[in-house]
Amino acid sequence: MDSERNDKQRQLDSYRVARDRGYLTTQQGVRVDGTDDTVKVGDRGPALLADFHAREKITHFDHERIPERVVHARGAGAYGRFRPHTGWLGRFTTARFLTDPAVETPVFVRFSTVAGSRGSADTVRDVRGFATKFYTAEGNYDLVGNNFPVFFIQDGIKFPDFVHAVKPEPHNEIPQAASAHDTLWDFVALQPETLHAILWLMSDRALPRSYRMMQGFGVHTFRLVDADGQSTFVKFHWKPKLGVHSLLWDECQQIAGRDPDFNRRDLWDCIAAGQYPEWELGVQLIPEHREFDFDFDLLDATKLIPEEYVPVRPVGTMVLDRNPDNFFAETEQVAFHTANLVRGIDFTDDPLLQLRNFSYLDTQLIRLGGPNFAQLPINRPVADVANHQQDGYGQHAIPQGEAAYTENTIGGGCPALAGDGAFQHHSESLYGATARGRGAKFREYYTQPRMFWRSMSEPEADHIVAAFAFELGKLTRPEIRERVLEHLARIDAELAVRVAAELGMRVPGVSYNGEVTASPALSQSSLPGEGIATRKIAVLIADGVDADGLERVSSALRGRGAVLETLAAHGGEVGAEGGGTVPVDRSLATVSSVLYDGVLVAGGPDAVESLGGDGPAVHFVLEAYKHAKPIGGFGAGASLLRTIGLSPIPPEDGLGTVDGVVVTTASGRDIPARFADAFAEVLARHRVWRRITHAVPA
Ligand code: HDD
Repeated sequence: MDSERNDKQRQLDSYRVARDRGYLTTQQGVRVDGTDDTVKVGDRGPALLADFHAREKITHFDHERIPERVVHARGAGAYGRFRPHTGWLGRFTTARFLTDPAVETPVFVRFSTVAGSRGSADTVRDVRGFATKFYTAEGNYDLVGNNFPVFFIQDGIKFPDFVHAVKPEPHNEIPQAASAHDTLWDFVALQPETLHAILWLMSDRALPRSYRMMQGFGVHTFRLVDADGQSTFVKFHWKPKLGVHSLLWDECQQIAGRDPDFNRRDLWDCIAAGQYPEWELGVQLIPEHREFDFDFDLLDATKLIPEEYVPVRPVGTMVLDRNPDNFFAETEQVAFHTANLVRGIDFTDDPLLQLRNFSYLDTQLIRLGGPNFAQLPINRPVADVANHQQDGYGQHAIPQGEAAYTENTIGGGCPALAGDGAFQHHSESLYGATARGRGAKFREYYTQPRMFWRSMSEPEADHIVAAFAFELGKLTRPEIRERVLEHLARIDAELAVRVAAELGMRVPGVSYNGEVTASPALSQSSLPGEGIATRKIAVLIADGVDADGLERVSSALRGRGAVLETLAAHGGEVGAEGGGTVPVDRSLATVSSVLYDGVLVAGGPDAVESLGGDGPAVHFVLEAYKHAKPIGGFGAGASLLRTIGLSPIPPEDGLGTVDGVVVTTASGRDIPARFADAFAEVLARHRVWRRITHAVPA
């Protein structure tokens, strides 16, 4: 049943090189007796060319780097598995990995930012790549998607222009991994097709709390093809089990300095701890005869199909359950390609997709140094490979036989052409005059951005306005700002008025006339997820901490899957109230509230007295409050929260919650179970928006 997964595992195992045993050797297997000193004349040199070990070691080092990806250079990857729930999709496609619940397919997923270089920070404002390689028994299938359902341009020929505009400016290579600069917004102002994706870029979706808490989208309209060659249009969706959650912009900027690897580390740590992230794969299906039923062109990757119009139907679950062994060999060398298709899935004529189908193979030839990169362990299919492609840099296989051509008799006619089971290109009849142009339906740019804006919750809308104000506020050319504002006015008057007010600008006299309905599914508040699994809680402690209370509250929250870390003014341990010690996970100097989802102040009168006099500890709590995070305090911890003005006096029964601050006056084993319940309930909602968006009810 799990044979494909095991095949991939066995394949990878056979490539593992143990570095923790055996002797140090050269690349030729010759044992070496020293690697800290070159062979010299006497003790002081000169060094000798005869030292082949030194020369080989340095030469290899000099060649360690390969070109980073032109886009999506910074990423993090993980292995996992995918399995369909039932066989219902079998009516539409012959792809077994999507339709046979007995088949578990191994996968490798690489998440990435787009604009920054390999060493840039994780928490920048950007789209996130979400690329999945399915190692199916019928060959590798790559779903190379993003965490936005729409793209910035409609035709791949503009991709170099778009990427040049968003990347650091060519004269001074500034700014790194940031869209807030003149060239991007000059491009946007001139290319209104970018506006829909730009609204997504200004939204919370561009600031994911975790790769594990992002939706993924195949973006393009693809085809599913059944056994009779009949095709159905399809859009692919990944929905995270943990819900969709984001960081605040202020947090992102701080985290970029405090932990630039924030998203990468989060993925790694959770998988290492056995808290495996999961996504549901879903499809929107559109019968061929409905191709022209939409106001927009189905081939236009800057448009989405609202879920309320065509529902997303669940297909199967993907679980990521293993970290790579070696970043370079696996995550850096993985090569995705939109044209890696298997039987039962096919392209459409989307002009963005068609150019992607050229670009990925081309980029891999230069990045991975030749045509044999499919032989790298991470890229190898589990399906058998047999063909007459030969030679080239990095040929690892040793092809057998004399005939390197098809058709042949010398090689017994092998490998044979497949009949049943071969990939069949979908057959379509096409007629048209060649032209450099695009369809009329591609030329409407404002309806869907307006639908997106109208679908936002109050806090999401606030964040979009703030993001536009930040990005446009950074521009050095006021005329670009004005041109962008005109586009915003065409999208929605309220949006333009609010952004103009932030920038101190006059609202342009243009406006949009059409009416659109909202699509509630576009708000990430429609995907809250369940519970508090993997949420990180900081617990502030000091000497004299109420260890019994801490244990009671911690075990209740850990029981729900939360991750708790104790923080104190110093590392090591603190003394507990009434004797004993409590270990300190991190010293306050090494962390910050922005790295956590919630904060608890533990009780113990002496402990709380020292915390109250400790500036960094008080700042920690206040900053978490400012970022609308859940805060809790028990025993004396509750009094500290009252003293610094965050919580009311608890009610008679000693337990209260106001604006996401949960307190109980009880301590030790008397802390009611309801305290952890109430804290978990606030944490599950991720933020207490009421604190920063007064229009939103608690
Ligand atoms: Fe692309 C990488 C996603 C349009 C050309 N792209 C890349 C990756 C993702 C996407 C997730 C990183 C894969 C990895 O982790 O290794 N790209 C998209 C999506 C697009 C899109 C969702 C629009 C719907 N891309 C796009 C166009 C072109 C490219 C229109 C060129 C015509 N993309 C590339 C590339 C990259 C790449 C230059 C860089 C490294 C690589 O391919 O392997 O070829």
